[in-house]
Amino acid sequence: MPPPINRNLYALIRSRFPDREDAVFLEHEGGVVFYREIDARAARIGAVLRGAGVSPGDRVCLQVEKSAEAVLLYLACLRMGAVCIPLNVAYTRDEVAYFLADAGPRVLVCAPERQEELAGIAPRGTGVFTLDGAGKGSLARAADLAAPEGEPARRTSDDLAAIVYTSGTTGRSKGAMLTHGNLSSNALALWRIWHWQQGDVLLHALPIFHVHGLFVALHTAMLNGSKVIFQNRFDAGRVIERLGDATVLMGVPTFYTRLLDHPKFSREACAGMRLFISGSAPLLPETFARFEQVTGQRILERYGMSEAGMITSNPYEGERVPGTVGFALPDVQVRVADEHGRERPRGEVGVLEFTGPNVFAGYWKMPEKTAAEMRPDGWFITGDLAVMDGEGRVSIVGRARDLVISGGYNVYPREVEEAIDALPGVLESAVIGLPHDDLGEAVAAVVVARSGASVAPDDVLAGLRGRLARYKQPRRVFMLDALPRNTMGKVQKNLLRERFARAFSG
Ligand code: MCA
Ligand code: AMP
Repeated sequence: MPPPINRNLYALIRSRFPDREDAVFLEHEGGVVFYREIDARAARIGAVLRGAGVSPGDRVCLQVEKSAEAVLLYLACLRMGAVCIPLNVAYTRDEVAYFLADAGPRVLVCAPERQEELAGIAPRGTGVFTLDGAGKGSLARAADLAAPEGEPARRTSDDLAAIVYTSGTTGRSKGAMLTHGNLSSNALALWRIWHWQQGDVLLHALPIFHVHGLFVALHTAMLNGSKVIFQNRFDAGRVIERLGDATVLMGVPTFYTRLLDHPKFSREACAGMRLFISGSAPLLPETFARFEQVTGQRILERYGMSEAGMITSNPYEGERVPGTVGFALPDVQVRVADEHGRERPRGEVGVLEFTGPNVFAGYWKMPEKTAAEMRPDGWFITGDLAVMDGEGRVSIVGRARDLVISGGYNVYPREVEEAIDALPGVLESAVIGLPHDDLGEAVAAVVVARSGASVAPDDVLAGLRGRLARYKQPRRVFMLDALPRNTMGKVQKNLLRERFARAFSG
Protein backbone atom coordinates (compact mmCIF):
# COMPACT_ATOMS: atom_id res chain seq x y z
CA MET A 1 0.00 0.00 0.00
CA PRO A 2 1.45 3.41 -0.90
CA PRO A 3 1.58 5.79 2.07
CA PRO A 4 -1.34 8.23 2.19
CA ILE A 5 -0.68 11.56 0.49
CA ASN A 6 0.90 14.12 2.77
CA ARG A 7 -1.78 16.83 3.19
CA ASN A 8 0.64 19.30 4.70
CA LEU A 9 -0.11 22.68 3.07
CA TYR A 10 3.61 23.28 2.80
CA ALA A 11 4.02 20.12 0.70
CA LEU A 12 1.32 21.40 -1.65
CA ILE A 13 2.93 24.83 -1.92
CA ARG A 14 6.38 23.31 -2.41
CA SER A 15 5.09 21.13 -5.23
CA ARG A 16 4.34 24.34 -7.15
CA PHE A 17 7.73 26.02 -6.71
CA PRO A 18 9.14 26.87 -10.12
CA ASP A 19 12.18 24.85 -11.27
CA ARG A 20 13.99 27.84 -12.68
CA GLU A 21 17.10 28.66 -10.66
CA ASP A 22 16.46 32.37 -10.94
CA ALA A 23 12.77 32.32 -9.97
CA VAL A 24 12.30 35.03 -7.37
CA PHE A 25 9.88 34.48 -4.51
CA LEU A 26 10.20 37.69 -2.48
CA GLU A 27 11.66 40.96 -3.58
CA HIS A 28 11.81 42.71 -0.24
CA GLU A 29 13.37 45.81 1.21
CA GLY A 30 16.57 43.99 2.18
CA GLY A 31 17.07 41.95 -1.01
CA VAL A 32 15.68 38.89 -2.72
CA VAL A 33 14.62 35.37 -1.70
CA PHE A 34 14.63 32.82 -4.52
CA TYR A 35 12.17 29.94 -4.64
CA ARG A 36 15.09 27.53 -4.69
CA GLU A 37 16.21 28.83 -1.27
CA ILE A 38 12.94 28.41 0.58
CA ASP A 39 12.99 24.72 1.37
CA ALA A 40 16.46 24.55 2.86
CA ARG A 41 15.89 27.70 4.86
CA ALA A 42 12.53 26.53 6.21
CA ALA A 43 14.09 23.15 7.04
CA ARG A 44 16.83 24.85 9.04
CA ILE A 45 14.45 27.10 10.95
CA GLY A 46 12.35 24.00 11.59
CA ALA A 47 15.38 22.29 13.09
CA VAL A 48 15.90 25.21 15.48
CA LEU A 49 12.23 25.08 16.49
CA ARG A 50 12.52 21.37 17.10
CA GLY A 51 15.62 22.01 19.21
CA ALA A 52 13.52 24.45 21.23
CA GLY A 53 11.11 21.63 22.01
CA VAL A 54 8.52 22.15 19.27
CA SER A 55 6.91 18.94 17.97
CA PRO A 56 4.22 18.61 15.30
CA GLY A 57 0.93 19.90 16.74
CA ASP A 58 2.67 22.30 19.15
CA ARG A 59 1.82 25.98 18.91
CA VAL A 60 4.28 28.68 17.88
CA CYS A 61 3.25 32.33 18.36
CA LEU A 62 4.68 34.93 16.01
CA GLN A 63 4.58 38.61 16.87
CA VAL A 64 7.08 39.90 14.37
CA GLU A 65 7.38 42.77 11.94
CA LYS A 66 6.75 42.02 8.31
CA SER A 67 9.93 40.66 6.73
CA ALA A 68 11.17 37.89 4.46
CA GLU A 69 12.49 36.04 7.52
CA ALA A 70 9.00 36.17 9.08
CA VAL A 71 7.51 34.52 5.99
CA LEU A 72 10.19 31.83 6.08
CA LEU A 73 9.45 31.25 9.76
CA TYR A 74 5.77 30.80 8.93
CA LEU A 75 6.67 28.30 6.21
CA ALA A 76 9.03 26.53 8.61
CA CYS A 77 6.17 26.08 11.09
CA LEU A 78 3.97 24.55 8.40
CA ARG A 79 6.80 22.38 7.16
CA MET A 80 7.51 20.86 10.55
CA GLY A 81 3.81 20.47 11.42
CA ALA A 82 3.74 23.16 14.12
CA VAL A 83 0.60 25.25 14.54
CA CYS A 84 1.37 28.87 13.71
CA ILE A 85 -0.34 31.67 15.64
CA PRO A 86 0.26 35.05 13.99
CA LEU A 87 -0.27 38.03 16.31
CA ASN A 88 -0.75 41.67 15.36
CA VAL A 89 2.42 43.62 16.17
CA ALA A 90 0.23 46.36 17.65
CA TYR A 91 -0.92 44.13 20.52
CA THR A 92 0.10 45.41 23.93
CA ARG A 93 1.76 43.40 26.67
CA ASP A 94 -1.59 42.60 28.31
CA GLU A 95 -3.11 41.50 25.03
CA VAL A 96 -0.15 39.23 24.24
CA ALA A 97 -0.30 37.82 27.78
CA TYR A 98 -3.86 36.68 27.13
CA PHE A 99 -2.92 34.93 23.87
CA LEU A 100 0.05 33.17 25.46
CA ALA A 101 -1.99 31.97 28.42
CA ASP A 102 -4.78 30.79 26.15
CA ALA A 103 -2.71 29.13 23.43
CA GLY A 104 0.08 27.69 25.59
CA PRO A 105 2.67 27.90 22.80
CA ARG A 106 5.98 26.10 23.04
CA VAL A 107 7.69 29.10 21.44
CA LEU A 108 7.00 32.82 21.02
CA VAL A 109 8.98 34.71 18.40
CA CYS A 110 8.89 38.47 18.91
CA ALA A 111 10.70 41.71 18.12
CA PRO A 112 14.10 42.01 19.82
CA GLU A 113 13.05 45.18 21.64
CA ARG A 114 10.15 43.31 23.24
CA GLN A 115 12.00 40.11 24.11
CA GLU A 116 12.64 41.02 27.72
CA GLU A 117 9.16 42.40 28.32
CA LEU A 118 7.43 39.38 26.79
CA ALA A 119 9.76 36.86 28.41
CA GLY A 120 8.46 38.32 31.67
CA ILE A 121 4.88 37.35 30.87
CA ALA A 122 5.42 34.13 28.91
CA PRO A 123 4.09 31.06 30.72
CA ARG A 124 6.63 28.56 32.00
CA GLY A 125 7.66 26.26 29.18
CA THR A 126 7.35 28.91 26.46
CA GLY A 127 10.70 29.78 24.88
CA VAL A 128 10.98 33.40 23.73
CA PHE A 129 13.01 34.03 20.58
CA THR A 130 13.61 36.83 18.10
CA LEU A 131 14.16 36.76 14.37
CA ASP A 132 16.78 39.43 13.88
CA GLY A 133 20.33 38.61 12.96
CA ALA A 134 22.51 39.44 15.91
CA GLY A 135 20.62 39.31 19.18
CA LYS A 136 20.51 36.71 21.90
CA GLY A 137 17.88 34.08 21.18
CA SER A 138 17.84 34.85 17.47
CA LEU A 139 16.18 32.05 15.55
CA ALA A 140 17.54 33.37 12.29
CA ARG A 141 21.12 33.18 13.48
CA ALA A 142 20.68 29.74 15.00
CA ALA A 143 19.15 28.58 11.71
CA ASP A 144 22.32 29.57 9.84
CA LEU A 145 24.17 26.94 11.83
CA ALA A 146 21.50 24.26 12.11
CA ALA A 147 21.39 20.94 10.27
CA PRO A 148 18.16 21.02 8.23
CA GLU A 149 15.11 18.92 9.09
CA GLY A 150 14.17 16.05 6.79
CA GLU A 151 11.05 15.98 4.64
CA PRO A 152 7.93 18.02 5.57
CA ALA A 153 6.02 16.50 8.48
CA ARG A 154 3.18 14.24 7.42
CA ARG A 155 -0.14 15.91 8.11
CA THR A 156 -3.73 14.95 7.41
CA SER A 157 -6.30 17.44 6.12
CA ASP A 158 -7.74 17.68 9.64
CA ASP A 159 -4.48 18.52 11.40
CA LEU A 160 -4.18 22.10 12.56
CA ALA A 161 -1.98 24.46 10.59
CA ALA A 162 -2.80 27.76 12.29
CA ILE A 163 -4.82 29.43 15.00
CA VAL A 164 -6.00 32.94 14.19
CA TYR A 165 -7.33 35.01 17.05
CA THR A 166 -10.44 36.95 16.34
CA SER A 167 -12.06 39.20 18.90
CA GLY A 168 -15.26 38.07 20.51
CA THR A 169 -18.49 39.84 21.35
CA THR A 170 -17.83 39.05 25.00
CA GLY A 171 -14.54 40.90 24.86
CA ARG A 172 -12.41 37.72 24.96
CA SER A 173 -10.59 36.78 21.79
CA LYS A 174 -11.27 33.36 20.35
CA GLY A 175 -8.67 31.30 18.52
CA ALA A 176 -10.07 30.06 15.21
CA MET A 177 -8.44 26.70 14.46
CA LEU A 178 -7.62 26.29 10.78
CA THR A 179 -6.55 22.97 9.36
CA HIS A 180 -4.20 22.11 6.52
CA GLY A 181 -7.33 21.07 4.61
CA ASN A 182 -9.02 24.43 5.22
CA LEU A 183 -6.05 26.45 4.02
CA SER A 184 -5.15 24.21 1.08
CA SER A 185 -8.68 24.04 -0.31
CA ASN A 186 -9.14 27.80 -0.01
CA ALA A 187 -5.80 28.60 -1.61
CA LEU A 188 -6.44 26.27 -4.55
CA ALA A 189 -9.93 27.65 -5.09
CA LEU A 190 -8.74 31.27 -5.09
CA TRP A 191 -5.81 30.47 -7.33
CA ARG A 192 -8.24 29.00 -9.84
CA ILE A 193 -11.11 31.50 -9.71
CA TRP A 194 -8.87 34.55 -9.87
CA HIS A 195 -7.16 33.08 -12.94
CA TRP A 196 -3.62 33.25 -11.63
CA GLN A 197 -1.39 32.94 -14.65
CA GLN A 198 2.19 32.70 -15.75
CA GLY A 199 4.04 35.94 -15.29
CA ASP A 200 1.80 37.22 -12.51
CA VAL A 201 3.55 39.36 -9.91
CA LEU A 202 1.85 40.19 -6.62
CA LEU A 203 2.38 43.58 -5.03
CA HIS A 204 2.07 42.84 -1.31
CA ALA A 205 1.54 45.73 1.11
CA LEU A 206 -0.75 44.06 3.66
CA PRO A 207 0.26 43.04 7.17
CA ILE A 208 1.13 39.35 7.45
CA PHE A 209 -0.50 38.61 10.80
CA HIS A 210 -4.00 38.22 9.37
CA VAL A 211 -5.80 35.93 6.98
CA HIS A 212 -5.76 38.48 4.16
CA GLY A 213 -2.03 39.17 3.89
CA LEU A 214 -0.72 35.81 5.11
CA PHE A 215 -3.06 33.24 3.62
CA VAL A 216 -5.07 34.78 0.79
CA ALA A 217 -2.23 36.77 -0.73
CA LEU A 218 0.84 34.64 -0.05
CA HIS A 219 -0.67 31.19 -0.56
CA THR A 220 -2.13 32.03 -3.94
CA ALA A 221 1.05 33.72 -5.15
CA MET A 222 3.15 30.76 -4.02
CA LEU A 223 0.80 28.24 -5.63
CA ASN A 224 1.41 30.15 -8.81
CA GLY A 225 5.18 30.29 -8.30
CA SER A 226 4.87 34.05 -8.61
CA LYS A 227 7.20 36.80 -7.61
CA VAL A 228 5.98 38.87 -4.67
CA ILE A 229 7.04 42.49 -4.33
CA PHE A 230 7.02 42.73 -0.56
CA GLN A 231 6.53 46.16 1.00
CA ASN A 232 6.65 46.39 4.77
CA ARG A 233 3.59 48.58 5.06
CA PHE A 234 1.09 50.28 2.82
CA ASP A 235 2.33 53.60 1.50
CA ALA A 236 0.33 54.82 -1.50
CA GLY A 237 3.31 56.53 -3.14
CA ARG A 238 5.52 53.45 -2.88
CA VAL A 239 2.78 51.18 -4.13
CA ILE A 240 2.23 53.43 -7.16
CA GLU A 241 5.97 53.33 -7.92
CA ARG A 242 5.83 49.53 -8.19
CA LEU A 243 2.47 49.03 -9.92
CA GLY A 244 4.29 48.98 -13.23
CA ASP A 245 6.23 45.87 -12.14
CA ALA A 246 3.20 43.98 -10.82
CA THR A 247 -0.02 42.44 -12.11
CA VAL A 248 -2.05 41.75 -8.94
CA LEU A 249 -2.75 43.88 -5.85
CA MET A 250 -4.79 42.81 -2.84
CA GLY A 251 -5.93 45.39 -0.34
CA VAL A 252 -8.49 46.65 2.13
CA PRO A 253 -10.76 49.48 0.90
CA THR A 254 -8.51 52.08 2.59
CA PHE A 255 -5.75 51.10 0.11
CA TYR A 256 -7.99 52.07 -2.78
CA THR A 257 -9.23 55.36 -1.32
CA ARG A 258 -5.64 56.34 -0.48
CA LEU A 259 -4.45 55.42 -3.98
CA LEU A 260 -7.24 57.50 -5.52
CA ASP A 261 -6.30 60.48 -3.34
CA HIS A 262 -2.66 60.32 -4.39
CA PRO A 263 -1.61 62.85 -7.05
CA LYS A 264 0.56 60.30 -8.90
CA PHE A 265 -2.19 57.72 -9.26
CA SER A 266 -3.32 57.38 -12.86
CA ARG A 267 -4.55 55.07 -15.57
CA GLU A 268 -1.00 54.82 -16.93
CA ALA A 269 0.37 53.71 -13.54
CA CYS A 270 -2.08 50.77 -13.62
CA ALA A 271 -1.71 49.89 -17.28
CA GLY A 272 0.11 46.59 -16.65
CA MET A 273 -2.13 45.49 -13.79
CA ARG A 274 -4.42 42.53 -14.33
CA LEU A 275 -6.34 42.42 -11.07
CA PHE A 276 -7.16 44.64 -8.10
CA ILE A 277 -8.83 42.74 -5.26
CA SER A 278 -10.53 44.25 -2.22
CA GLY A 279 -11.77 42.70 0.99
CA SER A 280 -11.83 42.61 4.80
CA ALA A 281 -14.31 45.51 4.91
CA PRO A 282 -17.04 46.84 2.62
CA LEU A 283 -15.82 48.62 -0.48
CA LEU A 284 -18.04 51.63 -1.08
CA PRO A 285 -19.69 51.68 -4.52
CA GLU A 286 -18.36 55.27 -4.86
CA THR A 287 -14.80 53.98 -4.46
CA PHE A 288 -15.45 51.24 -7.02
CA ALA A 289 -16.86 53.83 -9.47
CA ARG A 290 -14.07 56.37 -8.94
CA PHE A 291 -11.48 53.63 -9.37
CA GLU A 292 -13.03 52.53 -12.63
CA GLN A 293 -13.24 56.11 -13.85
CA VAL A 294 -9.57 56.78 -13.15
CA THR A 295 -8.05 53.43 -14.17
CA GLY A 296 -10.60 51.74 -16.40
CA GLN A 297 -10.38 48.69 -14.10
CA ARG A 298 -13.13 47.17 -11.98
CA ILE A 299 -12.03 46.15 -8.50
CA LEU A 300 -12.89 42.54 -7.65
CA GLU A 301 -14.45 42.41 -4.18
CA ARG A 302 -14.50 39.23 -2.15
CA TYR A 303 -15.66 38.33 1.35
CA GLY A 304 -14.35 36.10 4.09
CA MET A 305 -13.47 35.74 7.73
CA SER A 306 -10.86 34.25 10.02
CA GLU A 307 -13.04 31.19 10.64
CA ALA A 308 -13.02 30.28 6.96
CA GLY A 309 -10.62 32.18 4.80
CA MET A 310 -12.59 33.28 1.78
CA ILE A 311 -16.27 32.45 1.35
CA THR A 312 -17.55 34.41 -1.66
CA SER A 313 -15.99 36.34 -4.51
CA ASN A 314 -17.08 38.43 -7.41
CA PRO A 315 -16.30 36.62 -10.64
CA TYR A 316 -13.10 37.14 -12.58
CA GLU A 317 -14.83 36.98 -15.94
CA GLY A 318 -18.47 37.76 -15.17
CA GLU A 319 -19.91 41.01 -13.90
CA ARG A 320 -18.22 42.53 -10.83
CA VAL A 321 -21.09 44.32 -9.18
CA PRO A 322 -20.22 47.11 -6.74
CA GLY A 323 -21.74 46.70 -3.30
CA THR A 324 -21.84 42.91 -3.67
CA VAL A 325 -19.35 40.23 -2.70
CA GLY A 326 -20.24 37.82 -5.48
CA PHE A 327 -20.85 34.09 -5.38
CA ALA A 328 -19.91 31.20 -3.09
CA LEU A 329 -16.46 29.80 -3.85
CA PRO A 330 -16.36 26.41 -5.62
CA ASP A 331 -17.27 23.66 -3.11
CA VAL A 332 -18.61 26.24 -0.67
CA GLN A 333 -22.35 26.66 -0.13
CA VAL A 334 -23.92 29.79 1.33
CA ARG A 335 -27.42 30.56 2.53
CA VAL A 336 -29.14 33.59 3.98
CA ALA A 337 -30.99 32.22 6.98
CA ASP A 338 -33.33 33.12 9.80
CA GLU A 339 -32.43 32.57 13.45
CA HIS A 340 -33.20 28.84 13.13
CA GLY A 341 -30.97 28.32 10.14
CA ARG A 342 -33.89 28.13 7.69
CA GLU A 343 -33.16 29.65 4.32
CA ARG A 344 -34.92 32.96 3.75
CA PRO A 345 -36.53 33.84 0.42
CA ARG A 346 -34.15 35.41 -2.09
CA GLY A 347 -33.97 39.18 -1.73
CA GLU A 348 -34.72 39.14 2.00
CA VAL A 349 -32.18 40.02 4.67
CA GLY A 350 -30.90 37.34 7.04
CA VAL A 351 -27.68 36.07 8.55
CA LEU A 352 -25.20 34.56 6.13
CA GLU A 353 -24.29 30.94 6.85
CA PHE A 354 -21.92 28.73 4.89
CA THR A 355 -20.49 25.24 4.72
CA GLY A 356 -17.63 23.70 2.80
CA PRO A 357 -14.02 22.56 3.07
CA ASN A 358 -13.09 25.96 4.48
CA VAL A 359 -15.18 25.70 7.67
CA PHE A 360 -12.68 25.87 10.52
CA ALA A 361 -12.22 23.19 13.16
CA GLY A 362 -13.71 25.30 15.97
CA TYR A 363 -12.48 27.79 18.54
CA TRP A 364 -9.44 26.72 20.51
CA LYS A 365 -10.52 25.38 23.89
CA MET A 366 -13.99 26.91 23.53
CA PRO A 367 -16.34 24.08 22.51
CA GLU A 368 -19.44 25.94 23.75
CA LYS A 369 -18.62 28.98 21.65
CA THR A 370 -18.01 26.75 18.65
CA ALA A 371 -21.33 25.01 19.19
CA ALA A 372 -23.13 28.33 19.58
CA GLU A 373 -21.99 29.51 16.14
CA MET A 374 -22.29 26.24 14.27
CA ARG A 375 -25.46 24.48 13.12
CA PRO A 376 -25.65 20.74 13.88
CA ASP A 377 -25.26 20.06 10.13
CA GLY A 378 -21.89 21.85 10.07
CA TRP A 379 -23.00 25.22 8.68
CA PHE A 380 -21.24 28.18 10.28
CA ILE A 381 -23.23 31.26 11.30
CA THR A 382 -21.12 34.22 10.19
CA GLY A 383 -22.93 37.00 12.08
CA ASP A 384 -22.98 39.09 8.89
CA LEU A 385 -26.32 40.27 7.53
CA ALA A 386 -26.74 39.55 3.85
CA VAL A 387 -29.14 39.30 0.96
CA MET A 388 -28.86 36.95 -1.99
CA ASP A 389 -30.31 37.57 -5.43
CA GLY A 390 -31.94 35.02 -7.72
CA GLU A 391 -28.55 34.03 -9.19
CA GLY A 392 -26.94 33.45 -5.80
CA ARG A 393 -25.02 36.71 -5.73
CA VAL A 394 -24.48 37.90 -2.15
CA SER A 395 -24.44 41.42 -0.72
CA ILE A 396 -23.32 42.08 2.84
CA VAL A 397 -25.75 44.65 4.22
CA GLY A 398 -24.81 44.83 7.88
CA ARG A 399 -23.68 42.94 10.94
CA ALA A 400 -25.74 40.98 13.41
CA ARG A 401 -22.89 41.29 15.93
CA ASP A 402 -21.55 44.49 17.40
CA LEU A 403 -18.37 45.02 15.42
CA VAL A 404 -16.43 47.98 14.01
CA ILE A 405 -14.08 47.49 11.04
CA SER A 406 -11.47 50.24 10.98
CA GLY A 407 -9.10 50.18 8.02
CA GLY A 408 -9.68 46.42 7.72
CA TYR A 409 -9.01 45.70 11.40
CA ASN A 410 -11.86 44.35 13.49
CA VAL A 411 -12.58 46.06 16.76
CA TYR A 412 -15.14 44.58 19.14
CA PRO A 413 -16.81 47.41 21.08
CA ARG A 414 -17.29 45.22 24.15
CA GLU A 415 -13.55 44.90 24.66
CA VAL A 416 -13.04 48.68 24.41
CA GLU A 417 -16.03 49.42 26.64
CA GLU A 418 -14.68 47.11 29.33
CA ALA A 419 -11.36 48.93 29.26
CA ILE A 420 -13.06 52.35 29.43
CA ASP A 421 -15.46 51.32 32.18
CA ALA A 422 -12.49 50.28 34.31
CA LEU A 423 -11.05 53.82 34.21
CA PRO A 424 -11.41 56.01 37.30
CA GLY A 425 -14.51 58.21 37.33
CA VAL A 426 -16.23 56.38 34.47
CA LEU A 427 -19.75 55.10 35.02
CA GLU A 428 -20.39 53.52 31.64
CA SER A 429 -19.59 53.78 27.97
CA ALA A 430 -20.75 52.83 24.51
CA VAL A 431 -18.28 52.26 21.71
CA ILE A 432 -19.48 52.72 18.15
CA GLY A 433 -18.13 52.86 14.61
CA LEU A 434 -18.66 56.08 12.70
CA PRO A 435 -18.18 56.71 8.97
CA HIS A 436 -14.60 57.75 8.27
CA ASP A 437 -13.34 58.85 4.85
CA ASP A 438 -10.00 57.08 5.16
CA LEU A 439 -10.65 54.07 7.41
CA GLY A 440 -14.22 53.31 6.34
CA GLU A 441 -15.26 53.30 9.97
CA ALA A 442 -13.48 54.81 12.95
CA VAL A 443 -13.85 53.87 16.59
CA ALA A 444 -15.59 56.44 18.80
CA ALA A 445 -16.59 56.24 22.45
CA VAL A 446 -19.48 57.84 24.24
CA VAL A 447 -18.71 58.04 27.93
CA VAL A 448 -20.73 58.86 31.03
CA ALA A 449 -18.86 59.98 34.16
CA ARG A 450 -19.88 58.94 37.66
CA SER A 451 -21.83 61.57 39.49
CA GLY A 452 -19.46 64.10 40.99
CA ALA A 453 -16.48 62.81 38.98
CA SER A 454 -14.82 64.95 36.38
CA VAL A 455 -13.69 62.99 33.33
CA ALA A 456 -12.52 64.64 30.11
CA PRO A 457 -12.12 62.93 26.72
CA ASP A 458 -8.34 63.23 27.06
CA ASP A 459 -8.44 61.34 30.36
CA VAL A 460 -10.16 58.46 28.62
CA LEU A 461 -7.67 58.47 25.76
CA ALA A 462 -4.71 58.66 28.13
CA GLY A 463 -6.14 55.84 30.24
CA LEU A 464 -6.33 53.50 27.25
CA ARG A 465 -2.85 54.18 25.95
CA GLY A 466 -0.68 51.09 26.27
CA ARG A 467 -3.65 49.01 27.39
CA LEU A 468 -5.30 48.40 24.04
CA ALA A 469 -3.65 48.13 20.64
CA ARG A 470 -3.60 51.56 19.03
CA TYR A 471 -6.10 50.70 16.31
CA LYS A 472 -8.69 49.77 18.95
CA GLN A 473 -8.37 53.09 20.79
CA PRO A 474 -11.17 55.58 20.05
CA ARG A 475 -10.30 58.40 17.68
CA ARG A 476 -12.89 60.58 19.43
CA VAL A 477 -14.50 60.52 22.85
CA PHE A 478 -17.82 62.23 23.52
CA MET A 479 -19.05 62.87 27.05
CA LEU A 480 -22.79 62.58 27.76
CA ASP A 481 -24.82 62.75 30.96
CA ALA A 482 -26.56 59.47 30.14
CA LEU A 483 -26.65 56.85 27.37
CA PRO A 484 -29.90 56.55 25.42
CA ARG A 485 -31.65 53.29 26.33
CA ASN A 486 -34.76 51.53 25.10
CA THR A 487 -37.48 50.27 27.41
CA MET A 488 -35.55 47.03 27.90
CA GLY A 489 -32.60 49.07 29.18
CA LYS A 490 -30.45 48.28 26.10
CA VAL A 491 -28.18 51.07 24.90
CA GLN A 492 -29.49 52.46 21.63
CA LYS A 493 -26.26 52.61 19.67
CA ASN A 494 -28.14 53.47 16.50
CA LEU A 495 -29.15 56.80 18.07
CA LEU A 496 -25.55 57.49 19.03
CA ARG A 497 -24.37 56.61 15.54
CA GLU A 498 -26.92 59.03 14.08
CA ARG A 499 -26.07 61.79 16.50
CA PHE A 500 -22.31 61.66 15.87
CA ALA A 501 -22.51 60.48 12.25
CA ARG A 502 -20.51 63.40 10.85
CA ALA A 503 -17.75 63.42 13.43
CA PHE A 504 -15.16 62.14 10.95
CA SER A 505 -16.55 62.57 7.49
CA GLY A 506 -17.73 65.55 5.53
C1 MCA B 1 -3.08 51.91 11.91
N1 MCA B 1 -3.67 52.68 12.82
C2 MCA B 1 -5.00 52.48 12.76
C3 MCA B 1 -5.18 51.52 11.76
N2 MCA B 1 -3.98 51.18 11.26
N3 MCA B 1 -6.02 53.01 13.44
C4 MCA B 1 -7.23 52.58 13.16
N4 MCA B 1 -7.50 51.64 12.21
C5 MCA B 1 -6.48 51.10 11.50
N5 MCA B 1 -6.70 50.16 10.58
C6 MCA B 1 -3.09 53.64 13.75
C7 MCA B 1 -1.60 53.64 13.75
O1 MCA B 1 -1.17 52.84 14.84
C8 MCA B 1 -1.27 55.11 13.94
O2 MCA B 1 -1.34 55.42 15.29
C9 MCA B 1 -2.38 55.84 13.30
O3 MCA B 1 -3.46 54.90 13.25
C10 MCA B 1 -2.10 56.36 11.91
O4 MCA B 1 -1.59 55.34 11.17
P1 MCA B 1 -1.44 55.40 9.61
O5 MCA B 1 -0.01 55.68 9.29
O6 MCA B 1 -2.48 56.20 8.96
O7 MCA B 1 -1.81 53.94 9.36
P2 MCA B 1 -1.15 52.98 8.42
O8 MCA B 1 0.06 52.38 9.03
O9 MCA B 1 -1.02 53.64 7.09
O10 MCA B 1 -2.24 51.82 8.39
C11 MCA B 1 -3.50 51.98 7.82
C12 MCA B 1 -3.77 50.74 6.96
C13 MCA B 1 -3.49 49.51 7.86
C14 MCA B 1 -2.88 50.73 5.76
C15 MCA B 1 -5.22 50.78 6.53
O11 MCA B 1 -4.32 49.55 9.01
C16 MCA B 1 -3.65 48.22 7.14
O12 MCA B 1 -2.75 47.76 6.45
N6 MCA B 1 -4.81 47.57 7.29
C17 MCA B 1 -5.06 46.27 6.75
C18 MCA B 1 -5.66 45.39 7.79
C19 MCA B 1 -5.80 43.96 7.30
O13 MCA B 1 -4.94 43.36 6.69
N7 MCA B 1 -6.93 43.36 7.60
C20 MCA B 1 -7.24 42.01 7.23
C21 MCA B 1 -7.79 41.25 8.39
P3 MCA B 1 -0.64 56.74 15.90
O14 MCA B 1 -1.55 57.86 15.56
O15 MCA B 1 -0.58 56.44 17.36
O16 MCA B 1 0.69 56.84 15.25
S1 MCA B 1 -8.23 39.60 7.80
C22 MCA B 1 -9.90 39.80 7.56
O17 MCA B 1 -10.46 40.77 7.90
C23 MCA B 1 -10.73 38.81 6.80
C24 MCA B 1 -10.35 37.41 6.89
C25 MCA B 1 -10.76 39.23 5.34
O18 MCA B 1 -11.85 39.19 4.77
O19 MCA B 1 -9.69 39.58 4.81
P1 AMP C 1 -12.16 38.81 10.76
O1 AMP C 1 -12.96 38.52 11.97
O2 AMP C 1 -10.99 39.69 10.99
O3 AMP C 1 -11.81 37.59 10.07
O4 AMP C 1 -13.10 39.65 9.80
C1 AMP C 1 -14.17 39.07 9.14
C2 AMP C 1 -15.25 40.05 8.92
O5 AMP C 1 -14.84 41.08 8.01
C3 AMP C 1 -16.46 39.45 8.25
O6 AMP C 1 -17.27 38.72 9.15
C4 AMP C 1 -17.15 40.67 7.68
O7 AMP C 1 -17.90 41.33 8.68
C5 AMP C 1 -15.96 41.53 7.28
N1 AMP C 1 -15.68 41.49 5.83
C6 AMP C 1 -14.71 40.82 5.20
N2 AMP C 1 -14.76 41.06 3.86
C7 AMP C 1 -15.81 41.91 3.67
C8 AMP C 1 -16.40 42.53 2.53
N3 AMP C 1 -15.90 42.37 1.32
N4 AMP C 1 -17.48 43.31 2.72
C9 AMP C 1 -18.00 43.50 3.94
N5 AMP C 1 -17.48 42.95 5.06
C10 AMP C 1 -16.40 42.17 4.93
